[in-house]
Amino acid sequence: MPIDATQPYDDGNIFARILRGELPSTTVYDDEHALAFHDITAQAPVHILVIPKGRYVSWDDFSARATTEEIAGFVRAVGRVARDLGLVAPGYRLLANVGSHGGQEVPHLHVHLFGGRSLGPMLAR
Ligand code: DGP
Repeated sequence: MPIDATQPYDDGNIFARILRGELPSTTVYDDEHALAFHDITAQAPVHILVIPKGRYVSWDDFSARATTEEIAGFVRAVGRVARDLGLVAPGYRLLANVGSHGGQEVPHLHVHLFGGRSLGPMLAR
């Protein structure tokens, strides 16, 4: 069920629980600012979710409230994960769904990182 991106942060959301270690995830990267793990319903040969460590509902919330250090750390982590997975030369796709029209279902900012094959058109027509 898509969320309202203007809602307050919910500490019970799935990704908050993964960050607290209450739920398992297959971690591929972890640092001060970001955690990256495999999406449970992979839609490409490589489908990773990269999330900030802070309590941010969406890209909108993060871009408005996060510190410059958090933003830099998160953006660098996304790029680092793609490099570490060898995706730069063949190429990859980043996606951040925001709110209802974006199809966002988990109310903690996450960037989808897709790769491993040619990904075709950007949106289904
Ligand atoms: P979005 O629609 O952008 O909010 O995408 C949410 C993604 O989160 C979706 O691709 C499935 C993934 N997901 C949902 N629950 C879990 C979980 O418990 N573990 C992992 N690894 N991924 C999850």
